[in-house]
Amino acid sequence: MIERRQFYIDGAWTDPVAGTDHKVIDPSTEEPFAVISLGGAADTDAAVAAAKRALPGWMHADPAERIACLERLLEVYKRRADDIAEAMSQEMGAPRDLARSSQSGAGAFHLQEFLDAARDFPFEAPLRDDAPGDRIIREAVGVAALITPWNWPMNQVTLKVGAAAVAGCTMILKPSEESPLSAMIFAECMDEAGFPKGVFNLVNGDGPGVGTQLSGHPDVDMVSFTGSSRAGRLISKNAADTLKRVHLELGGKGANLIFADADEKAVKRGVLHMMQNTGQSCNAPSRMLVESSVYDRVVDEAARVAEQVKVGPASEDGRHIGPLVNETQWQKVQDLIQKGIDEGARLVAGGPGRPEGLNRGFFARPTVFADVTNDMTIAREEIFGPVLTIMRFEDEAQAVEIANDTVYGLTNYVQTQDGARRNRLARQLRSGMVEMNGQDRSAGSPFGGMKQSGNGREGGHFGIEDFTEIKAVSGWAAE
Ligand code: TXE
Repeated sequence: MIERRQFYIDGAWTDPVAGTDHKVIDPSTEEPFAVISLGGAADTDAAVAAAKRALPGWMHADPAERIACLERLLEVYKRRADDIAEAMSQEMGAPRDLARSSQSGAGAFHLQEFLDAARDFPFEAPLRDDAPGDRIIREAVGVAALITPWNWPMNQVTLKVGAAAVAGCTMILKPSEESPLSAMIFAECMDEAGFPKGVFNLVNGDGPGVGTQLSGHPDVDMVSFTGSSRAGRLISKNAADTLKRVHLELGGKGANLIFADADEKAVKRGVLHMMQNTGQSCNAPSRMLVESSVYDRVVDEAARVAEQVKVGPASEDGRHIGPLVNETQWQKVQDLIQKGIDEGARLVAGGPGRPEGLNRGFFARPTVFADVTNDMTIAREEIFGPVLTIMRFEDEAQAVEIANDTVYGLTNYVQTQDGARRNRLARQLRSGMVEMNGQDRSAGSPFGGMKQSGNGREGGHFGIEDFTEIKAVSGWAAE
């Protein structure tokens, strides 16, 4: 049993003041394998006080100094990437291959993105060439609380820590209580990289405890949160009394529009993207909308691809999907699969229960429903499991209508060879991101959503900007 009860506060690993033990469970085995502490108000206060003390020095430091710290962090992070991957794999169930590639790889990718963006970020610039006395200073928002989930742990930790650090914010990270160990290794990386004490602090805790204390804390200037819409609402309400800035990256219900002229790999790509990370991604293409003339063929192919997706423990090598993160999520997915059947969707692959031979561990079957209508529960709620819903559309206008008929607006996907149609759809789909023909977004492209998927953007230049305030100065003297 791993025992890691300390928090990282003011540049040192510190015993909790008001900690209670929390067991971290391996979702592949359902066995506890580590004990951490969930902090209380005294721990939160100590971390916030450290961040507040460190703020003036860090926010007014030469940006080059902050960038140098981030460069060292990236070096250390790359060296510790396997340890981080191993921890993630055990705590949240990502198979080793995925943990080593996309999961821990995302961390290095984002840190590099911030380094690239930081070098020409306009920390200070004249308003216009003809108004040299007007200067725009982008300075740190202040003390930032970073509350992260368990599904892509290092992706989210680095997106927030990297942006906050470059902008000049000091911070308190509260990782998910489901995935605290990778975050603690990350804290070791921050320590080794030599950030000044108090700039970065880590306190473990749950939502009702440290999460609530941070979002309501008078000395916290900003909360950046990724997680459920439920917690996002609570955080917004709790932050309202102190009117702090709230940045939210919440759920999604992405549509993937498959037109008759889609490329031949589009369906397979869509199904595998849905199943990646066992469907636990906010940007999963969970509603496949298919043009009527190719509907039957696409349904057959989607079912065939899903049936071939292997499921197994995270510790196994090779390409497969792992378990869901915990029993609550497993039960949620089971309930929604049952709801799909009860509401009349046609099950064409998978279904309720565990895959054959996997009687222990939170494993679910890769599942595909056809003949789904957009009013069914499985088309409206974020399932967060390996479940694809397929719907039919007659023409482009109807496809847009169905795609936009959701409270979410994170990512939509389009598959067609018709360039003019792609560009029309990119404009009409109401989401923070539109990804077409399987083309990945490039480094620096902002990540975030519209509507109830949240607000704010993460990654690269846009991510740094979100951790800054704009200060307008007049009467600036020439230097
Ligand atoms: O998330 P929670 P849960 C969605 C997905 C999933 C559902 C529930 O649909 O099935 O949410 O997952 C902290 N104040 N996403 O319940 O609770 C918590 O400690 C402050 C989508 O596991 O939101 C953890 O650090 N913080 C999502 C973090 O919120 C609070 C990723 C996430 O946990 C809090 C995860 C509170 N009141 C789930 N309550 C995405 N956008 O990718 C909880 N937390």
